[in-house]
Amino acid sequence: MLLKNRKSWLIAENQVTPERLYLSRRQIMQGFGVGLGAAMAGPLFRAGAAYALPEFEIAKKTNYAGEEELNSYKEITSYNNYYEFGVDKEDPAKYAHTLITDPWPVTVTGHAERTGTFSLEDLIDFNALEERIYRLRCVEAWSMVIPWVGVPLAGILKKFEPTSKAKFVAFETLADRAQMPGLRSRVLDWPYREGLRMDEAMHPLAFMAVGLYGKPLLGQNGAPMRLVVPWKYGFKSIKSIVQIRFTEKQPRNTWNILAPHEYGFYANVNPAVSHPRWSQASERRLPTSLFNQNRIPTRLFNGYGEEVASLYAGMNLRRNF
Ligand SMILES: Nc1nc2c(c(=O)[nH]1)N[C@H]1C(S)=C(S)[C@@H](COP(=O)(O)O)O[C@H]1N2
Ligand SMILES: [Mo]
Repeated sequence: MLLKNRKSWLIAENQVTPERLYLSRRQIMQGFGVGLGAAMAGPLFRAGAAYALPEFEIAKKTNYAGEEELNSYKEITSYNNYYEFGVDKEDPAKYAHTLITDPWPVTVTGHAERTGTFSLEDLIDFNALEERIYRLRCVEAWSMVIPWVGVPLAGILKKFEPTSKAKFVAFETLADRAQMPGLRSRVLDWPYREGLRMDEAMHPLAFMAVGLYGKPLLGQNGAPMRLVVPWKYGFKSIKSIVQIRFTEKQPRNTWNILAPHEYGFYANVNPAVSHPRWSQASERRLPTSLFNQNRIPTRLFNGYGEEVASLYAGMNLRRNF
């Protein structure tokens, strides 16, 4: 997240646009079930891996991004931050196919009545999947709009009955050198770690995603399960989670460990608090080009202030950045 060698981000004009098909079908279909798989297949998919992906059944859909245009499947799956697969935006799409996501054991530890090792299916109720369209605002001052599929984080955490000692919840990403070429570099302190205050984690907007555009996540987006915390900078949305830990003390998070005066624990999107090396007052809504940076103002809490501001009442957001 160092804003170095940023390449211009161009989208071919003649590109197939699954998102258009998606939008029009969304208007006429009740569910996803039909046809979209075939419509979404095509030259966009490298290796054809996504072609074989099943469609999820979606129980409920909510748009949390107003009139803002969705980013395309191609954009969302080819411009990623997932340092376990390399530090360039194109690296995760190139290398994350080596990630093995089935089976996917998840360890739950700390201050909870139920701890142990669980399967993905223990955590996620695949019969109650929701679609949520959220903005994702990266700390690097670009953003996208993404139709995630998943379940509220609160529902998952409650299954483990956290005790009154659980003030925070910490998450860890898989760290397997055999599957993740990026681990050979010590650019970050592996495994990637993140955490939330318990009330943040239980907030109805906090989401655990297992898919996007109606399909299971590809490796580059954090398969099989990644956090989405839409009012916080993207680095809080930790990918490919293998460990959940209920803690009494505030856990350390990866970017804060790397550069504590640049990346805080809270990481709430805030146009008034600049990163030491750049302003956060605006963002580039992807896709951008050399000729059009597509700059829009950044909003406090990424536009979700009405829902989440009360979590931070009385807190100094400049100090707790
Ligand atoms: N394990 C892990 N999770 C991660 C990252 C990472 O490098 N490793 N990058 C974060 C950052 S900086 C962002 S902006 C988002 C990007 O999510 P996306 O690629 O699905 O858009 O993932 C976050 N989760
Ligand atoms: Mo990010």
